[in-house]
Amino acid sequence: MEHTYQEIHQQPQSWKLTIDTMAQQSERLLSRLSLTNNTHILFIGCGTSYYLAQSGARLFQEITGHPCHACPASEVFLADDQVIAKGVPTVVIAISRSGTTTEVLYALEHLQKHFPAIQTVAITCRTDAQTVHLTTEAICLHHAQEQSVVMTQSFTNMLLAIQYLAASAAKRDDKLQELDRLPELLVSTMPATEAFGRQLGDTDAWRHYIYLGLGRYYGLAAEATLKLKEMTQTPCEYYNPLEFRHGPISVVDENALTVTLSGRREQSMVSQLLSDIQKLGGHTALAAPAQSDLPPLEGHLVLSDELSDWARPVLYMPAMQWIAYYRAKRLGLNPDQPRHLNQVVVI
Ligand code: F1P
Repeated sequence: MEHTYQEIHQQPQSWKLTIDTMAQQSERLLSRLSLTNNTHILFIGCGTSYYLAQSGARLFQEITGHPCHACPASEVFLADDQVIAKGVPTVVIAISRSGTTTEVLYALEHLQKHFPAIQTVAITCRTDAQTVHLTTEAICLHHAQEQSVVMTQSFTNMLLAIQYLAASAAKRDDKLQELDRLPELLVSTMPATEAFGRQLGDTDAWRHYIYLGLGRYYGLAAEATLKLKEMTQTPCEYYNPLEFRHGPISVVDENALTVTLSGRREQSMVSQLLSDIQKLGGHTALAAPAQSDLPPLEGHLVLSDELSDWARPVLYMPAMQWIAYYRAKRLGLNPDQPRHLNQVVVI
């Protein structure tokens, strides 16, 4: 079996290790960060790690109340006046599986030189990450490192670590307890998750994929798109579901599949949108907690109702990773070796 297959499959076990790691480290790390109510938190990364930064920022702000933002690492050294608020206490969280991506290193060097008061935290999966030497704090999830070029378990594990840190900072034991349940929930939903991914990926029924996600799920939709693009080069794009009507909907036809990642709050509006897409001849699939008012779907993954929308995000991602994996297999491609891509971009 390919590394990608195994790495998607082993997420329940790796999530458990991340939860154990964070349970040991988060309080100490937080005690060393001087977070005050008005501390801004900027999440940075490249590629998958940037999309992770986007969702991580939303999840962190939602539960802690800190103003949180995300930007590509390159903007820290090429547009610092646009992403760092002057005179405001700021913590930068630098996400990088390898810890050696050039833009992330340049960003951290730039911060050290021009913003020495800013505290920085590296989140990485490699023990030899260079980011660790350029930050004031570090979280290393070495058990989530991959052999494959594409990031699968490293994405969900680093996102889970950010959620754990956020729930610890907010002193929300109820949220920590929800996170603790994720490994067991993924074990029980993995067969349905894989079947959903296979149904949507291993087919010639459509050849254009559109991922929709709102708020904290927007970064997840972006990452789902990147997985499919990297592994298969299939035309694909992502939007906020309610933005989709404002122009992009004109691409819908019988070759297009929309895959929506929905939480509870937006459920009824998503259901209307799916009906509208179907009226235009488009195919629709949904990953969401159970709901009743849905039109017939090409794929429907029912995710746990027992978790809050805040705690559920990582549960969507294995399904999105399976879509890309099974489409790569369908097209006769090696999911471990995407075209024109290495594990790390070094400029
Ligand atoms: C980020 C990244 C990946 C991409 C490819 C190259 O790496 O851009 O998103 O899939 O593997 O590297 P990192 O900074 O998280 O190591």
